Formats: sequence, structure tokens, C-alpha cells
Amino acid sequence: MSLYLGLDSSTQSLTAIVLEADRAATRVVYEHAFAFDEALPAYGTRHGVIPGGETGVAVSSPLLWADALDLMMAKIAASGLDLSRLAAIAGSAQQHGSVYLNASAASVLGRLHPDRVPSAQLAGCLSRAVSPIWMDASTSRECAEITDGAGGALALAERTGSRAFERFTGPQIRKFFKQQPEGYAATDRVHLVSSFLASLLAGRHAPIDPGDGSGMNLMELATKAWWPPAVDATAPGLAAKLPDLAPSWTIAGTLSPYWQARHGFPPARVVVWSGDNPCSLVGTGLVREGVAAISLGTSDTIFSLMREPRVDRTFTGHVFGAPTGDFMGLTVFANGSIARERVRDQFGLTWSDFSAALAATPPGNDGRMMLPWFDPEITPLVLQPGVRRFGLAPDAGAAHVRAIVEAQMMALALHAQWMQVEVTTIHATGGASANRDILRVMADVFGAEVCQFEVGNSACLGAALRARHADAIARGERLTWDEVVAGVVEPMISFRLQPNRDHHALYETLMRVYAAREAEALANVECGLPNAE
Ligand code: ADP
Ligand code: XUL
Repeated sequence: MSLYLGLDSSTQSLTAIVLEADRAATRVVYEHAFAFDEALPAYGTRHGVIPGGETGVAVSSPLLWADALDLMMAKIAASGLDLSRLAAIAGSAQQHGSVYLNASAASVLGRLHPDRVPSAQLAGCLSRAVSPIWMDASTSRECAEITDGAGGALALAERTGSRAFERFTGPQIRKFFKQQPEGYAATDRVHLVSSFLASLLAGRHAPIDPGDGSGMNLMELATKAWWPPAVDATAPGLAAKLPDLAPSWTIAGTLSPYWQARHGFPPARVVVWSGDNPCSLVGTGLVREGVAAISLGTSDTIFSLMREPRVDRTFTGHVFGAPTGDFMGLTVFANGSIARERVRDQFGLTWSDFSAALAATPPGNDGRMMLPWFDPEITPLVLQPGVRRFGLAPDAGAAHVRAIVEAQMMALALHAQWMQVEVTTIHATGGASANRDILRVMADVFGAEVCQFEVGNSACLGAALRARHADAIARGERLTWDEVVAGVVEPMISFRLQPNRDHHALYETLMRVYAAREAEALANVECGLPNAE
């Protein structure tokens, strides 16, 4: 039976899942994860981010991601798995982050010396030492310039799937071009985190898939090609610096001699990597319309498959390519796990105390409420953070816990309405989906059944399933997406939770109050949202 490796390079950690599969069955035979801060402390990251930048700036290190990949490959090689059966590797990465390489990268990637770590050999290939990541909110000016240059917010949203967003790669590239023109001129290739890591595995520049490409404000959804008006509005000469775009099941190459000599891997197929949300779509089994998934990771996201792209005219959400060749709707909230952790830490709680606080407080929180903008928020756009509290006494820890979770769930429900998906079932994933008390609030707010998975990291599972799918296509085997996920995702649904109808009715009323308070707060903050006209 062949083995398939999925990797997920997320904001804070790297995860690997190995699947063993043949026509009859697919099962997980290996899973391992480590946090960047702990595994590679020399990079000095905090929650995967290099601390100390200007407000709104969030960067990490591409060399950290490369060395983490090396650590993980060593770990897998030492696991006792029969690596000779490894047929293909695919990956998932945090979206939007960009890696800037000079012209030496093309040859260095193909000639890495097996005795040395990747960072020591790649440092000279970087035309920018750091990578801006999705938490960066510092490019509002560049967003406005690109919007103007590309014919307005609606045109950009209709063509690329999203209006200009601060964290999207195009605005980040423009800021680099404006602030460090020499660095931009020395850049031969701008990779995403996904295509950078795929390039490192394949030993040559890998393409970008439409799932991650649509997080750049540069790709035309309909044609899955770079859209010249957006590319030209972003930075001069950019077209020549962008990788190719290729379908998600494209084979980028075989595992380079570096990985074979360094850790004893076979020349397995390297499949094009994608973003964590597109990979999660597969890893939560959303290969058909009608079900939504919520990922409670560093960010909270809600997404759903779409056969046809439906643009969000409220401009909060995104349409991305899906790894199945379809589309997906997605809305992202920056104040996800990190905001829950702020409340947990503020009151000195453990996660089990946090759960106990939810269990000890009534649905609706007796009218106490919070707008949870601890950090700059993406949905709705809040550039100057600030938490708003209604009726919450400073020392009422349990009420604060319920207030943040209810606020997050109501915001998820309100800002997913544009997708026009009737949510009757939610597939919950991400680190915080391990917390059933949080899922109970989710079920009641949405009035939907919530399923929880045995494999918590659906992005990584999705990457491993994508490896299986692409390998089958490369061998000329017919394998539908239903067949890819059947028997893997469904039996792994370990827990189902039904909503309480009375609590849902209460939340329907509270959601109107929440929406009004949100609108009122937005009228008083710097938000800069373009209007639809
Ligand atoms: P990433 O976006 O980096 O992939 P994960 O999906 O791995 O993030 O989620 C990690 C987060 O999950 C942690 O930062 C933590 O806040 C959260 N988490 C883990 N266990 C629990 C729990 N029992 N209750 C609530 N949150 C949790
Ligand atoms: C998606 C987004 C985040 C990142 C990190 O648009 O910004 O979900 O992919 O998880």
C-alpha cells in the first residue's frame, strides 16, 4: 500500500500526517506536530511571528519555515515508516505570506548540500530577509492605490474574488516595492509560503495553485491566470517575478536529491501546495455544496464550497479557488484563538477552566456582550484595535469567557450570510474545536448540527488527501473527490452536537443587537471600507 504525506506549515506550527491508502481503504498511520517558537527558538518568534515591529506589521522568517521542514523530514525518517512506499507529498500553508528570492535561488534550490541545514544555504537567496504574513494590517494605502489602478473595489472583487485586503500578497508586494525599491529590483521570484516550501522539496521553482493564488488580489478567478490590470497596478515588472499558476493536482517535480541523501526519502512526487483554508475544504470533506466548515485556529474562518463564484457585495468575504477545481467562499476573523487566549490569560485560566466558565454561565450571558477586537480585525475591518464591553464587570472572568465566545460565533454567523449557504451542518476543525463547550455555543448560535473530527488538523489531512488524489491522476487512475474523502473524513467524525432550539431563538434576537453594536462601533473607528457603488 502506498503512503501519502501531507504537511501543514501554519502560523504557529508545522504538522505532518501520513496516510496509507489503496483502492479499498485509507487510514492515518502517522501524525506529528511541533510549534515553531519551541522547536526553533533561535528565530525568536512569538506565536510564529517575529516580535517588535511597528503597529500593524506582522512578519516571520522564511528560513524558519525551511528549517522546520527539515526538522519534520528528519522526524518522519526516524519514525520507522517504510519510506520506500512513499508515493507523493503535498502541503498546506498559512495563506498570503510572501517570500522574496533573488536570481540565485533557481540553481541553489537544485544543488543543496545534504550535510547542511536549508537556512545556511538559502540565506543568500533572499532578496528580503523577512516575510510579511496574513496578520499584517499595514498596507491600507497600497490597497487604495491598487483599487484605483485596477478599476475600483467592485472590479477587483469580481475579477480576483476579493476587494483589496491589507494582508493579501499584492498590497504587500506593492509596499515592499515602494519602501525597498532595491530589494524589489533584486527579486527574481515572489513565492507564497506554499509555493516556497514546495520549491524547497522539489529543488526547483514550483507553481502556485488557484486556491492560494486567489489570496493575492492578482489572479483572475474565471481564467485562473494572473490578471494584468491588478498585476500592473501592484508593482512594475511584477508579471516576470510571479510563479506560474497551475491546477492544485499538478506534480511540481520529484523530491530533490537533497531530501533523498539527507534523510533517505525516495524520489516521491511533489504535488503543488495550497493554502490552509483550501486544504481544509478537502480535509473536512466539503467536496459538495451545502455544508459549511468553521476552523478555530490562530484565525477563525468559515468556509463552504461553491460550484460558481458568488461575489460578496458587502466586501467582507473572499471567493478562492478550491483544490477540487471549484470555488470556495471564505470569511476570516483575525481575533480567533489568540483573542480567546487573551481572555483566558487575563483571568489566569486553563482551557478546562475556560470550559467550566462556559458551562457556568447562561446562553445569552444575561445581556452582557463584547466586541472582541483585541488585535486589528479583518471582519469587519478594524485597523485600530479596541475591545468594546457591554455590562461586563472587570472581575467577572466567567462572563468575559462567555462574552468572547458568543461574540465570535455571532460574528461568524452574521458575516457568512453573503455565501447564501443554508447552514444545517457545520464541520468544526482547528485547535480550539477540541473544546466542546465552545462547539455548544457554535451549534446554538447557528441553529445547526456541529461535527467534530478525530484528526484536529483538517488542513494537514486535506494536504495528505490531495497528495493521494494527485498521485492517482498522475498514474492515470480515475479517482473522484467523493472517493478521496469517503472512508477517511466521515468515519473520523467522532462527535455530533445538536442545537438547542430555545437557545437558538435567543441568539437570533441577540444577533440583531450584536449587529447594531458592531455597526455603531464601526461608525467610530478607522475602517476605510470601500463602498459598493
Ligand atoms: P493554526 O492556525 O496555527 O493551525 P491550530 O488550529 O493548531 O492553529 O490551533 C491552535 C490553537 O488552538 C491554540 O493557539 C489554542 O489557542 C487553541 N486551543 C487548543 N486547545 C484548546 C482548547 N481546549 N480550548 C480552546 N482553544 C484551544
Ligand atoms: C485566510 C487567512 C488565514 C490564514 C492563516 O485568508 O488570512 O486564515 O490562511 O490561517
